[in-house]
Amino acid sequence: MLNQKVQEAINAQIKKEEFSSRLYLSMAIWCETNGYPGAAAFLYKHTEEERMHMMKFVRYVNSRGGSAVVSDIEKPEDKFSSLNDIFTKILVHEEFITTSINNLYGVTMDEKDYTTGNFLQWFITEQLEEENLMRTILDKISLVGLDKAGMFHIDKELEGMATATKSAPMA
Ligand code: OFO
Repeated sequence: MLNQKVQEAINAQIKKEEFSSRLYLSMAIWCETNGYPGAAAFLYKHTEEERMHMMKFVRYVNSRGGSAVVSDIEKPEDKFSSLNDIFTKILVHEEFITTSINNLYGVTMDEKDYTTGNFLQWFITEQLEEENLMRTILDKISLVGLDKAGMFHIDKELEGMATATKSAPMA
């Protein structure tokens, strides 16, 4: 049976993963309606990845004899000013998620639930990859500044990343 404190902490994380999915959906919609189809494709894909993270937690809780919870979710913001604005916010959000996963790992260690701690390793690695990826994209966006041709190129690169099997860091 899953430890009660661990179950509560994972259920809180499930809510955050669902929020991430909805935040990236909101950002994808902005990109698609503001001339960035590549960034939209990238973010639509990321929306699905976040939902997959949520489902991974849901299935884990249930498989350990616990019960996953679907929570109320606040509406994500939908007003953005640029791609730079969006990827800056994504990076801040992913850093927040990394802290949250680390805290969750801390709960499993406090409760001596090493099985869940082991399960969380995948998420710890995933956060590292996601933060690196978003930081690389943001660096590129900052580099081109307001240059339209540069921004068009970045949008194309994001489109390529969306069609790749797994989001890989930009060269
Ligand atoms: Fe973006 O990794 Fe889950 O939240």
